[in-house]
Amino acid sequence: MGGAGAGDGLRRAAGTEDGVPASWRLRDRTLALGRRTLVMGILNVTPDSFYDGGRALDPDAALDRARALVAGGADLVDVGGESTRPGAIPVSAAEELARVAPVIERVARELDVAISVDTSKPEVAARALDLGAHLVNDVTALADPVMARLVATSGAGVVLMHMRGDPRTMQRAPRYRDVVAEIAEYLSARAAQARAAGIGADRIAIDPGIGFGKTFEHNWEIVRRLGELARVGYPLLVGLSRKTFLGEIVGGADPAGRAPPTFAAAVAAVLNGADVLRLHDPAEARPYLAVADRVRHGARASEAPT
Ligand code: HH2
Repeated sequence: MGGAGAGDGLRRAAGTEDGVPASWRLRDRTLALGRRTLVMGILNVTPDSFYDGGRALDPDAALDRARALVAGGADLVDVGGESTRPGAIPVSAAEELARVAPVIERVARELDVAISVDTSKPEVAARALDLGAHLVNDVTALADPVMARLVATSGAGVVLMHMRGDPRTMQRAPRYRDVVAEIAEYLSARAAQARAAGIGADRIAIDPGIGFGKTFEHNWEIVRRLGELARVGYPLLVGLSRKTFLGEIVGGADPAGRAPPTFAAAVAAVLNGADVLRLHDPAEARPYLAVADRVRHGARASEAPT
C-alpha cells in the first residue's frame, strides 16, 4: 500500500527526514528523536513473563532492576503487570494494579526517567498516571475509548501496537494478505482515531507488535520492511527482545540464549527505521546501538541528548 497516511504525522511535521530532530512529548518530558535510538527498558512485575517473569515481583527487586535499566541507558522504563506472551492467562485490574502501583510510585520518586505503563486497562493506566507515569503502552492500540480519553486528558504519550486477536489465540495460524501493508493500514487508522480523541501527533508512537499474531516469517518480514512503517509518519517502536523467532537462529528454546540475535536484530531494526527499541538488556545492547546510530545518524548520534 502506498505508505498509509504518509506525511500526516509527526515525522514530516517536525522534519526528522531532513535532519532536524523531532521529539516525542510525554506529559512534562520530551524525548529527542532522529539523533540516536531511544531505549525502553522492560520491567515486568509478573510471575509468568517469558524471560524476566518472577525476577521483580518484590518492589525492592523491581526498583533495583529499574536502576540497572537506567544505568544501562534506558530512556524509558516500561512497567508491566500482565504477561502478554502467547497463551498467557489474563489478570484482573486489581491484581495488575497491586503489582505495578508500588513499583511506579517508587521509580517516580527515586529515579529520573520517563515511566511507561504496559497495560490496556484504563483503571490501571489512570492510577499509574496519578503516580507519575508519562506514557501508556497499550498493546490493543486504545481499543477502549475510555483509555483514549484518559491519554488525551492527561497529556501522556501513547504507544499504539498492532496485534492480531488476543494473547490467548493470536498464534493460531495467523494469515495476512501482506503483513506489513496491513499493519501500516491498521496503525495509520488507530493513530487517526487517537488524534480524533484529542491526542496530539507528537505524543503518539506506533509499533508493529512483533510476535503478536505473526509467524516467524512475518516477524522477519516486518524487520526487513520497517521503512514502510516508518513512513506512516510517527516514531516507530519495535519490541523484539529475546522473542521466540530469534530462538530459531541460535537453535534455542531458552530466552536466556537469545541475547546475540536480539542485538543483531536490534541493529537491523535501527538501520531500517526503528526510533525506539523495547529491550530487556539496555546496557549490553548499548555498543551495538551506538554503531547502528553512527551509521544511521552520523555525527548527530554522538551529540548530547537534549
Ligand atoms: N512485547 C511484549 C510486551 N509488551 N509492548 C510493545 N509496545 N511492544 C512489544 O513488542 C511488546 C510489548 C512481550 O514481551 P515481554 O514484556 O518481555 O514479555 P511478557 O509479555 O511475557 O511479559
